[in-house]
Amino acid sequence: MAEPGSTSPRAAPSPNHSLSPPAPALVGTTLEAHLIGGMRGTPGATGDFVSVLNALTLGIRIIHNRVRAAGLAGMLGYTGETNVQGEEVQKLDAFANDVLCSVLERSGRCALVASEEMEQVRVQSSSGKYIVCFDPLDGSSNIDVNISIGTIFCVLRAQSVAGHLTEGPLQPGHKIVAAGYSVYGSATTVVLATSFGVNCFTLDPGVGEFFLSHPDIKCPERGNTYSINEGNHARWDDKVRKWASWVKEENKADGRPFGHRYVGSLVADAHRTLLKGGIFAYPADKKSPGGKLRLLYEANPMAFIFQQAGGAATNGVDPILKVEPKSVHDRTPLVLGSKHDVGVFREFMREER
Ligand code: FBP
Repeated sequence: MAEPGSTSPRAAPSPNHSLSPPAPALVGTTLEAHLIGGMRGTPGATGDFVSVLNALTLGIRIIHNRVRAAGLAGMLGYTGETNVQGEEVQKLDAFANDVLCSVLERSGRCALVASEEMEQVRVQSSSGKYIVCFDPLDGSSNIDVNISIGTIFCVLRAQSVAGHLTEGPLQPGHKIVAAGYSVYGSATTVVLATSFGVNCFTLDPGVGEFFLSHPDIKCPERGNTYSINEGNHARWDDKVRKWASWVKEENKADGRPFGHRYVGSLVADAHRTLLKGGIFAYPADKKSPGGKLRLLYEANPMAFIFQQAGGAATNGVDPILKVEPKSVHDRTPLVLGSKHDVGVFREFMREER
């Protein structure tokens, strides 16, 4: 086969050479190779960023292993403690939190970490250039019933002057440098968003490696499913109720009624919405007037991922990534999904519909 641009005429394919598609690569692209590839393209990259993401995915593999056999390893049920959210701590929550803290500590690249399971942030390396905020195990209500759960994280830069941290975890989401989540479901997957885009990697348990399975994910402009806990209907305000009725009305022209899908694990409901389009909503209500989900380690990472994939995320009034955090465990209303569908939700909140 002639090299592109050379002068020799290109040999015509002989009749018995079928132009069959090239055989699939024997070895897929591992998550680490993908990260290193991205780093090569970044001037001044030191490898610290890749080390942090490698540490996180190692932690996810360890959690995957324990989740898969939780029922056999006595890892179901509660520790007897209550966390800063006022929730009973599940054994797997505590395990996942300890694993992520120790793999990040060992990386030596984090100034501090913030977690749903820890009241205070945990200071790590004084020379650490990054801050990681995480929900070690999302979807707690589904842990004991073998329904998909996951880990959510985002990475921020730790700004410091003369060794003193000048900017900690209370940074608005638009300052995120990477975010992702894993789903421990029928397969274990990791969705990772950086400034290079959004990619999904699937764990090959036999090899113990994450391989690129869904490159360059784009959230469809609009979808035909909505995801909300309808059980909260009586607690919603009139605007949310009006929107929830609208999605259920018959209108073939704009694909209504939408189908209702709700797993009750943010990672699972968001993953479906990212790949298939549509909308996920956990609005404020009478029980959670400030919203239920947490800004730093649930809403912000998801909002960054959807924004990088061409979707949208709002608290009903402002884009999530513009919200200035006031405390590590701030809560927020969260609506995310296809740009068009989130736009329609916003119109109902502005009573333009
Ligand atoms: P945690 O499990 O990490 O506390 O997350 C909260 C969460 O379980 C989300 O995953 C999910 O979207 C939501 O709460 C479900 O809430 P509800 O049971 O009120 O519908």
